[in-house]
Amino acid sequence: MIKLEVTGMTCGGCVKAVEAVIKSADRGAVVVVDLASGRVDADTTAPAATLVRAIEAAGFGAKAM
Ligand SMILES: [Cu+2]
Repeated sequence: MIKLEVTGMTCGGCVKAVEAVIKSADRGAVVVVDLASGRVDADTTAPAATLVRAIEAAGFGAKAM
């Protein structure tokens, strides 16, 4: 389980975008995004650093918790 703190999400569209980014790194990822807190839990085999880079490339801030 990878836990990330993502900034810059403002709506359900952002949540879907972050989910899509993570699933593009790992099709089998199970992703739970909490919009209010910016907390993202991802059950995935992808490395945290890969997810952080991909989320940042999509225009959000991200760091591993
Ligand atoms: Cu949005």
